[in-house]
Amino acid sequence: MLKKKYIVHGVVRRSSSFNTGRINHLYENPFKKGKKFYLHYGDITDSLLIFNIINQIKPDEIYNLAAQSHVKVSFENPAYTTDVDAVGTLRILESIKSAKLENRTKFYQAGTSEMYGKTIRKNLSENSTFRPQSPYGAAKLYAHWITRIYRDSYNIFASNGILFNHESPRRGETFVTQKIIKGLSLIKQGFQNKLVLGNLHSVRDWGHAKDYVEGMWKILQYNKPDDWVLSTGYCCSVKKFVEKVAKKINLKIYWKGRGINEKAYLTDNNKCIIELNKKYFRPLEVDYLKGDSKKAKKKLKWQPKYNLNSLINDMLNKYRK
Ligand code: F7E
Repeated sequence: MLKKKYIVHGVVRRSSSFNTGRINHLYENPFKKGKKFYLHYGDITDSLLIFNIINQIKPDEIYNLAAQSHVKVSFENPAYTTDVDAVGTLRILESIKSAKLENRTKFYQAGTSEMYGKTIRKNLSENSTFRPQSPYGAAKLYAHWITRIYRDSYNIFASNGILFNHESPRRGETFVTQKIIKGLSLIKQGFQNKLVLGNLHSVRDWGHAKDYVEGMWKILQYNKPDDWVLSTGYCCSVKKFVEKVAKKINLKIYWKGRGINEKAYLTDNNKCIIELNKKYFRPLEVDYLKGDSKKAKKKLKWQPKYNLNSLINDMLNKYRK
C-alpha cells in the first residue's frame, strides 16, 4: 500500500514486549513531517475505539485482517476467536454505518478457505457450500455473511475475499509451512534434533502472501463489491511439503510407521528427525482444500506469480547462511 502511495493507518495491540517485528522496516519517525505510515494502539474487540479511529480517519479503504488466525488455537480459545474474527468484523461495518461513511469507505473482509471445512474432493469456488470444521471457520463464516448483509442492506462497498493458504518468510512459526522450513533447515545445520508435527495427510492449496495482498487490493479496485476466491491450485499434503523441502536442502529421508507412529529418518544414519504428537492434531480436521479462482483471474486479471517451488525457495532463503 505504501508503494502504491497510500497513507496507511494500522491498529496495533499494546503489549509490554515489542510485537511489531514484522513491520519494523516500515516504521517512520513519529515527528517526521509528511509521514505516510501511522500506528494506533487499539484492539478489534473494543467497539468504541474502532468507531473513533474510523470516524477520525474517514478512510477510503479498510482491509480487515485482524484475526485470531490459528485454527488449532481456535478450539482452545473459541469465545475470544469469535469475538475477534466474527464480532470484530461487525464492529467495523457498524462503525462505517454510524460514521455515515457508506459512500466513502470501501471494506475488504479477509475470509478464508477454512469456511468450506468438510469438502468433497473438488475445486472450491464462490458458489461452493460452506461447512466449517472449527470455531475459527465458523467465526469467519459469520464475518463473511455479515459483510454481505451490510453490503446489501446499506449499500456499503463491502467485499469478501475467500483466501486459501498464503505463506511467506514472514509467516508465524506455529503455522505448518514455516515450522517445517525452519525445523528442517536447523536440523540440516545441526542446530535442532527433531521436528514434531501433527496430521501429515491434510492437503492444502498453497500460495505466496505477496500475490494475495495484490489480489486483496484488486478486489477493492473492482467496479462493484463482490465475493472472490483467491487460490493457486498448487496443492499437496503436509507430508509432500516436508519431502519437497527436505529435497531442496539435500536432506535424504525415508518414512516408517503408520498413524501417530509415522516417523521420518535420515537415510545416512537412520536417525529419527520427524515424529508426530497428538498435541498438534485438531479435534476436527479439514482434509482437502483446493480452490478455483477463475472468477478473480478473469475479472480482476489476478494472476499469482509464485508457484509452490518458488514459494518454498523464498521461505528457505530466510534460513540459508
Ligand atoms: O495448518 C496440518 C494442520 O496451521 C495446515 C491460517 O492462515 O490457512 C491457515 O490455516 C495443515 C493443517 O494452517 C502441524 O492440521 C500438521 O491441516 O499451517 P496451518 P491452516 O490451518 O490451513 C487458512 C487459509 C487460514 O485462514 C488460517 O488463518 O497442516 N499440520 N502438523 C500442522 N499445522 C500446524 N499449525 N502445526 C503442525 O505441527
